[in-house]
Amino acid sequence: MFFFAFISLVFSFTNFSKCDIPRIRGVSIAKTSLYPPGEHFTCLDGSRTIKFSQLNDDFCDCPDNSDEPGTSACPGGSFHCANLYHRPKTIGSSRVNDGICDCCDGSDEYIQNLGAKCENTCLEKGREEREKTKARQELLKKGGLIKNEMIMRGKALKVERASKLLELEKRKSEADGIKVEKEKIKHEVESLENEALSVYREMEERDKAKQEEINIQEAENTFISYDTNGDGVVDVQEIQSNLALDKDRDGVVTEDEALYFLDDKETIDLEYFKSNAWSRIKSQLMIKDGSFPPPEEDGKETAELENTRDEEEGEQEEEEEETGEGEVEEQQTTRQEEIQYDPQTQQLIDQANQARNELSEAERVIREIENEIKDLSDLESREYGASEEFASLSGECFDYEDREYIYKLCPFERASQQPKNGGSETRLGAWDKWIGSDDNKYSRMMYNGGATCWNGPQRSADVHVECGLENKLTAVSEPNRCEYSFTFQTPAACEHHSEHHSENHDEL
Ligand SMILES: [Ca+2]
Ligand SMILES: [Ca+2]
Ligand SMILES: [Ca+2]
Ligand SMILES: [Ca+2]
Repeated sequence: MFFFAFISLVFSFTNFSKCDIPRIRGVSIAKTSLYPPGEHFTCLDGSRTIKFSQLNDDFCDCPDNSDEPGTSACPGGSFHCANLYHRPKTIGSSRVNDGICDCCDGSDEYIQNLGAKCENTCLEKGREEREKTKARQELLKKGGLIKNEMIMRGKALKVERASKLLELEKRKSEADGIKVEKEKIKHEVESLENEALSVYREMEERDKAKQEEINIQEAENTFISYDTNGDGVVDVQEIQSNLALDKDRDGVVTEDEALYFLDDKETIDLEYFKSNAWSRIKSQLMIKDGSFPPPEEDGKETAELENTRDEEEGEQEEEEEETGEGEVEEQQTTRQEEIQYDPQTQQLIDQANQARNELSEAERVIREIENEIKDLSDLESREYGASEEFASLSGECFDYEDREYIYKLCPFERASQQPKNGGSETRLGAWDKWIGSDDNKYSRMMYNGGATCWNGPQRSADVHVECGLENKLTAVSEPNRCEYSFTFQTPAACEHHSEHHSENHDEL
């Protein structure tokens, strides 16, 4: 009787069939050799030697708990269930005979009168798991075949990109050559144009100087004619006696009107008249004799003239700036536009214009090629998996609909969201990088920098990439505010080797 109780405590009978040495309860096969039958047992940490009968005697003798692998006597110990036909499991020793079935073979509940009666469900559970594993293996196998095709396509795309880049670089260097040529032509033609135009510019200068001389003479004559009492200054009364200066044409030159032409001074001398008053008086005189359009209303006149002047000023020589009021210049501008060049000069101008156009066209072509190169380099810099398996997904988009939204994932580009009732699209993020674990980097994609949430951060999408036979967005959620989680299935993620099912081989 005592012997039987001893045996039942120390050994578990379940695994007898396979082993020559009876197995100590709660010890895995791998560790059985650490419990050799004999008179004594030495704790696994070597700290104590006890009688063999003290193994699993429901009293904790070893400081490292190693004498009680099959009971709950040592609080920090652990118990190993063999779980034949399923997966072995190690549980805390406090769960031994605690009335709850923790092991599918029921081995943790071996004292029947404690209440728990554990059926051995390992066979059933093992079968379920094996079926699952088998289905998984089949998925991985089928997916793996598609993945191989994706790898081939990805590698072909890489070659394509490389040859496209070569071609673009060739076109770029040709375009650079053309630009240099066009620059040279422009330089040559412009120097001829410049030479021909210099004759006209000198003529203009002379003409301008002559006009200026006439203008000054006219100013002096006018001053003298206004200075009726000959005291060398023109005053308000003298201005008032000239009806030509009746600005508002009411028949009287008021004191205010006179002061306007005198630049708000009581009297002005010849120098001041020429430099500050003359341009106003001159415009008034021109309006009066009809050589200048009359003002519509005070104030607006100057503004409008200024505008016209600004528009035309751009095409003129810079030296003409700051030569005084706009009105006089306006006349000169009009004169300048009327210049007729001799046929030879006109031909040179036309040639120069053409050369300038051809150069900007050559520059435009270069910019275009450079943009293409940049786009291609951007594509090239992205990581498309360990063997280019994800590359063929670039340029495609996948949708997922829930009750309210249509979500869109364009791999390596962006993630977005659009309300089904027709609102506008919200950017959830642009492609950033792979953020999977160390052993499988290509299991998660990060899309960052999406539209900013009201009073919150920028949106982002974390895309979990799983093995599936089709490229498909299968789930979208928002686990944290503005942080979206996508699940994307693709054969490109079918990894044959990443499954671990080796552990239960030693028990089976
Ligand atoms: Ca003991
Ligand atoms: Ca238990
Ligand atoms: Ca006077
Ligand atoms: Ca008046």
